[in-house]
Amino acid sequence: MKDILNNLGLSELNSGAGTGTTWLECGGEILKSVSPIDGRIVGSVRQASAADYDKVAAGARAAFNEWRMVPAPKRGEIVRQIGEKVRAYKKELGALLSLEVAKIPAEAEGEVQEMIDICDFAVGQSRMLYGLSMHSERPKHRMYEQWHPLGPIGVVTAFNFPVAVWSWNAMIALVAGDTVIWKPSSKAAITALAIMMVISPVLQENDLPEGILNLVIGNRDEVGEQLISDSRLPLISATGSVAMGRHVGQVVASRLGKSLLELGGNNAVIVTARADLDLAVRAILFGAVGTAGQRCTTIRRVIVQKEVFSAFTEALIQAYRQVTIGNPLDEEVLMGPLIDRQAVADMQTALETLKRQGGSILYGGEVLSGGIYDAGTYVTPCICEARNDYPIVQEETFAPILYMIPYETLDEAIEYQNSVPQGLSSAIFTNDLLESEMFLSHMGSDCGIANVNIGTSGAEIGGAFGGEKDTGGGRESGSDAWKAYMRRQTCTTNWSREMPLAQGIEFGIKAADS
Ligand code: UN1
Repeated sequence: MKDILNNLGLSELNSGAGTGTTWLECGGEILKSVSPIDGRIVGSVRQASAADYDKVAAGARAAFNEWRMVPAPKRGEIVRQIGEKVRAYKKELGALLSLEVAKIPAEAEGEVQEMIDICDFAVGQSRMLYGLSMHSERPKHRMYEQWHPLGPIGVVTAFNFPVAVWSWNAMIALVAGDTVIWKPSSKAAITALAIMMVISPVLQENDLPEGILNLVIGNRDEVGEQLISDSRLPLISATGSVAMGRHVGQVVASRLGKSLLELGGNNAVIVTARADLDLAVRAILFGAVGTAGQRCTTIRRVIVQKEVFSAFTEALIQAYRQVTIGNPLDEEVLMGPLIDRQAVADMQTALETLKRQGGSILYGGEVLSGGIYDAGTYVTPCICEARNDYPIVQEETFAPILYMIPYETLDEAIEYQNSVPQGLSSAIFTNDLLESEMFLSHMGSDCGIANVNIGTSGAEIGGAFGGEKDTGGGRESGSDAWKAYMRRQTCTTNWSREMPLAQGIEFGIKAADS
């Protein structure tokens, strides 16, 4: 563990507030990050106090004035160099993600790859911050819109995707000309520090002003509240639970700031009788068990047509039986522990609630013990039979629980799929074009992501990522998500010697006859 930390430039006790190039002497309490694998301490952080946050925010504001003057393609060049650094440290960062949030190496490195990919994407985007031009209704007038940098941006991230989700925001914000203050989950604090260490040389070597990319690790009630209520930050992008997002949204709205929210999912896969069932089993295994069910895109519900329900459920149980659970660093392991004991307790509570509400456990759901399992964070992934309208099925439990729900008609399946408060990701498995087109149509899935013959998780960075309803409505990452990080300005230039008004309005004094 020491070697990994050393290679990434970390010490045993680290400062919790940095400006990208320098670290502050922080005044907050010490945070110890504990590995879910075996309860060992990964590293410690002296957290930022309210005063430390204030210093960082003032710096980010000042740096914005300089950074916005760097031409966008030159900002892209900095992001290109950041991407190169992350490429060079992919294995080390992946190893740290495995230790701190317990991802298996394939998934941990996959997450780092998302950062590399978004860097590449952002480099290209830096030359494509396009505005529209339109034809004015007035003669000899030119009309167009342009996009300007917005300001310092606050980015709040969850434990499960510390690198990817921050970078979707931060790398796009950087090319947009914004500076960034990042508040990561305290459960992924060491990974956040490591990323900053890896990219810090780029900021130094290019002689950039201090305060372009900032990190603040601090207590949610103090520093978190300060960040979301800080009117110096025109945009807060936050990823996490619906409850958290509701609070952030309200606080930011009360100061008329903008918020970009990516909150809980309750993602379903519809499996029709015309699906390739083997394909569906493979996809659902990754989508439901991958990251131990702790992705916002994790498959939580499988809605299966009645005639194939039993056979399909049996096939899925067979696949679950083969999942090796243990230390994510062991090669044959497919599923590591949950993030902490609280997550295990929440999973157990959800299963008890399900049984009370009429559902049943078909496979798994046990808390494991003995050897490494004594960390109290290991469970077997669980398959349950349920109805869509059980209150517990309406909730997102951040654990590997999969609800199997039978259906008769596709209308009914889509109705189930949409009848939850959340609207992040969805999928259908079918080889019938009429079924898949109906699912993708406006009478189909109501989610921000809708897939055919692939699962709900593992989205590529090139698309806009986010969802509707309680998922918060925000879009991050690819497509035109960059627009959220810039302000739009509509410009009209009169290059005539007349002063015509729009809408044909005549106003004021007639020009004197000459
Ligand atoms: C998240 O869980 O917050 O689509 C992000 C996926 C990943 C990102 C998940 N690319 O599963």
